[in-house]
This record gives sequence, structure tokens and C-alpha cells, in this order.
Amino acid sequence: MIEYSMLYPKVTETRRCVSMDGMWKFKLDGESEGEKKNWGNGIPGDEVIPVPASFQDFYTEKDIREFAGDMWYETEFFVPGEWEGKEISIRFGAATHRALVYVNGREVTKHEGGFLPFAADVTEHVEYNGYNKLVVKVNNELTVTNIPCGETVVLSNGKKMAKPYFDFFNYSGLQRSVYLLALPKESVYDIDLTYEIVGEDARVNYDVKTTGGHPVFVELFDASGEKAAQGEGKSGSLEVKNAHLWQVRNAYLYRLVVKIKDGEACVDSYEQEIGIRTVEVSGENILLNGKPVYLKGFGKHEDSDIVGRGFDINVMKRDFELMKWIGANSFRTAHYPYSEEIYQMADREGFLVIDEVAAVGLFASLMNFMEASTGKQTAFFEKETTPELLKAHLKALEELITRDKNHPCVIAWSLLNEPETTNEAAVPYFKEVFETARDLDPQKRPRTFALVMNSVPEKCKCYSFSDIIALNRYYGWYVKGGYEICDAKEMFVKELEGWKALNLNKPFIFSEYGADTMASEHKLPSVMWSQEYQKEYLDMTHEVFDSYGFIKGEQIWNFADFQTTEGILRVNGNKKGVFTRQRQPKDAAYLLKERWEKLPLDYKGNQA
Ligand code: BDP
Repeated sequence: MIEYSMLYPKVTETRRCVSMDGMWKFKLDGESEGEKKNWGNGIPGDEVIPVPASFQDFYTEKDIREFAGDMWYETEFFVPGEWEGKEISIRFGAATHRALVYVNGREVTKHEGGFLPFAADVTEHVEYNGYNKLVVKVNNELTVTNIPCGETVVLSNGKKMAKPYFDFFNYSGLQRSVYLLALPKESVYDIDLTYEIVGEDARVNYDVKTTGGHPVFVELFDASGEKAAQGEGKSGSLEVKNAHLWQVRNAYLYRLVVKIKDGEACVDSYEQEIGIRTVEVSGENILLNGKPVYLKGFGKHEDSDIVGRGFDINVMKRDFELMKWIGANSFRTAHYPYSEEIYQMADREGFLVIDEVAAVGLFASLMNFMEASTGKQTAFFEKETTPELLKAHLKALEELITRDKNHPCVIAWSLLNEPETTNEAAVPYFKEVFETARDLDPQKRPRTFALVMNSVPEKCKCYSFSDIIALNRYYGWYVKGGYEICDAKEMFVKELEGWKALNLNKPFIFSEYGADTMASEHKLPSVMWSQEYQKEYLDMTHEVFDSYGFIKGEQIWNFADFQTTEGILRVNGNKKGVFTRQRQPKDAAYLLKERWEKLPLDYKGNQA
């Protein structure tokens, strides 16, 4: 079990939670000398930087933007005297990619993996009614023993550089909020929920873990604040009469209140918004509340100007407004777990989310998007480091599912993006990952992974692990682009005929398809990179989608242009966005809006 509770930080009658966001001291440590020099006690210099944010895009020096190595953050915090006797912790939304945490000069915790929360118990280390010092050493180097995968090389000038096995920029630092928490000694630690719909009613089965032995009471309130059900005991069922179901783009949220009581006294109280819904795969359909749904939407990134991958509540709001405007109903959190606030928003707005763990780059290539369609093999899962990578992958998966399992928006887990699957060595690795996801998820949601172009029916050894087959395909872009698009279509159809012949009786979705497009370029007749070509590419691709009944979703790559490592195939970033990085529409956005507004939610649902 994870050593800290993954519950989202909240103030309740028993809990206190103070944001530590703001300007923190900051220092890069290219020589990795901070530990020797005792920076855990306090870092030298007077540079300050915002938290949360990626550190890279604030500065004007390229050596800073491209920095790979250790960096140090420092702030002060005051612990009120009335918190004495409580459990005091510091909770990081994420630290990318790893962190070592000191409080008042003492090491209190460390964490591997850059996209999931962790907490340091500092109860024994803080001074009450006084200021305390928090120092965090963050390291952003890429390796093949943790996810996402890549290398860190040393250049001739002695500086390190990140070489990701993926295209998105290696944004890093303290990119999500940090909270100071005070919890009762005995507290709610974890909550599992499953749902059954029985006619007009629903059953909410709950299982609460606490850190002590006092009895647990559970209450459920509807959206108007009326009590809808209640229960007693650490596990049980709540019977909800005339249940309002959580539906696509028509969300209904209940409030679940969990209390630990000692007689009349409330020992701890925690609450969560939940949505009553079921999700399953049945034959070729994805069913929500027993009814087929067709996914329309995007692969996204957390990425915007200046803050990089730092959580920005304003960008989040704009993104949801654009997704609603265009008629989308879903997105995949490519290629890592997103900030928790984004799932809360998706819960509220009724978006379906495919939640991806940061297992990207499990194919040893610095340009996998190009080489993936060449048939290249890299023996990725045969490396001697594979067992270590698997361990890190499974740990991240446990953290992800524990964190996100109660979001109604999460309808599936994506367990890898574009791994190498053409070699038998991948099979035992996949088996562990897929079985672990099944074991960890109380709701047994569908599992998937995004198949790279090389993973074709004749060659892929791993597709059968997936409950939903998710294809990343670029026919008409990386393969046979431009005037050759007719050949691209032929190849595309040929591949789909191959899948069809397998008779898998599973839903397929396109988890990626797209064409790089410069918002500045118009050309008649079209050329690749022009806005005209993006539309022609989409028309061809959609025609193919529409001719196969087993295709149950389309998530275009990408929602918006995003930053990548520089290189000859990227013009200051990946330009496959339907929107620019500043969140304005390209012409293709209107084409998609027209299509998606017309496609019914249960599109092709009867063809199974
Ligand atoms: C796929 C990757 C994605 C890339 C995309 C592309 O999954 O991260 O950004 O292709 O090349 O390989 O645009």
C-alpha cells in the first residue's frame, strides 16, 4: 500500500489545508554539489521562481531552458500552535521527475515519478508557532528505469541534455500545487466505490480505509443538498432511490461525506463529489450506464506559454470551453496523469477521460514518431534494466489508480503509449501491467494502450491484453502524405481489413491521428503543413472511420500545438493542434465541429 493517502487535500471540520504556492527560492545545481554543500539546510543565492510552474520558459538563457540535472527549491512555512497533536504533512501535486524533501535540514521523504502526488509526514520535524524551512531537490533527468523513458547525455561543453524517447518537451520542476496539511491522528485514508444501477435506483458500494479503529459513517447528498442515502461501517452499500446518473456532457454529482466518529465526537470528516455511473466494454461497444457511446475528442497535453506544463487554472477553463464548443465528449491524458483539478472539471462537465500513466517512450528511439512506421525494432523489453522499469511503472500505476479511481470521468486506463510490441519480450511485461491495473481498480474499468504504427495485426504481440484497441495512426502524414494521400488511404484500409479479419469482437478507437499544420500557412491547392491539407487529411481519415462499425471513437492528435524538443521535424513545437498553443481555432476546428455536432452519442452503437 502507498505510504500516504492519495485523497485530494481539503478543509473539513477536522482537516486543515494551506496552499504553499507562490514565489520560492530556486537554484540550478549543474554540478550536483547541493547535497555535499548541505543545501538541504537552505540554498544559496536569491533567485525566486513561481510554484507551480515548469522552470524552463521564464528565463532568457538557453542553458537554463535546456537544463538537465538537479535543481533546488526552498520556501518557509508557519505551523500554527493549535495544530499540535495533529498529523502534519506536506503534499506535492507532483515533482518532475523525482524529488528529495528536507524540512528544517532533515531529509523527510523522496519520490520517483514526475506526474503523481506524494506527501511527506513532517509531524516530528516541525516547530509550532514558528517558521519552518522546506527545501526540495528536484531532478529532471530521463532514464530507461523510470517513466517516461529517455536518456540524459553529456555534451562536449560538459552540460547535460535530455534525450526523450518521445517528442514533448521535458518540462519539469514543481509543476503542481503544494499544500501544508493538518489531519487528525485517526483519519480517512482511502475510499473505494462501485456502482450498480437497478431500474430507477442505484446502489453505491463503498469501502473506506482509515488509520484507526473507530466506526465509520457515510452519507450521500444530492445536488440540491438533500440527503439521498446513508450507511454505517467501513464498508457497505448505499441504496439511492431514483438515482440521477452521471451522463456524458450531462453530469450529475452527489456529495459523499465520510466520517469517523467516537461517540458523538467527529474524529475525521472527508468528502468527495462522485458520479453514479457504470462503464464496461461489451462486444464491440463501450457502454456507459449500459448504453453505447462514441468517443469524440482529443489527445491533449498539459502545455501552454510561459508556465509550460505547470498547472494553470485559466488554461484549463479555456480548454474545456473549446472542447464544448467543438462538440467533443472525451480526451486522453496523453502522456501522463494530469493535474487533479482537470479530472474534477471533467467530472463536472461530463467528459469521458482515458487516464494515461506516464509509460511513454518504451521504444528506444529519439524520433519514434518517424521510425515507428519503418518496422524498426529496438529490443526495448530485453534490456537488463527492464525489471527496474517495470517496478517503477507498476508503482506509478498504483498511485494513478488510487488517485483517480473515484472520478466518474475516468472510463478507462491507458497503460502505455506506443511501446514496442513486435517482440515476444514485451508479453510478460504487458501481462504484469494489465493484471495489476485490473487488481487495483475496484470498478474494473476497461484497460487499453496506444498502439504505434508498427503494431499492426500481423506483428503486434500484445493487442489482446487491451479491452479497447486504441490505434495511433498517421496515414497521410508520416506515411504517404500530400499528393500520395490516395495511397495512404489504401494502406489505411488494408490495415483495418487486417484487424477486421481477426474478429476480435472488441471496440476500436483512434487514440491519435493528425497532420502538422502551421496556423500561418494557407495554400490552394494544398501542400502539407497548410491549413487546407489538415482538412483534406481529416476528410480522408473520417471517411475511413465511418466505413467500419467496430471503430467506436476518434481522439485527434492534438487538441493544441505544443512544445517539443527542437529538431528538423518540428517547427518550434508539434503543430498538429486543432487549436494553436494560444487556444485559437485553425480551420480544421470548424470541420470537426460540424462533424462532431452531427455524430450521435451512440454512433454505430447498433452495429455490434
Ligand atoms: C506519436 C506520439 C505522440 C507524438 C505524435 C506525433 O504518441 O506523442 O506527438 O506521434 O508525432 O508518436 O505527432
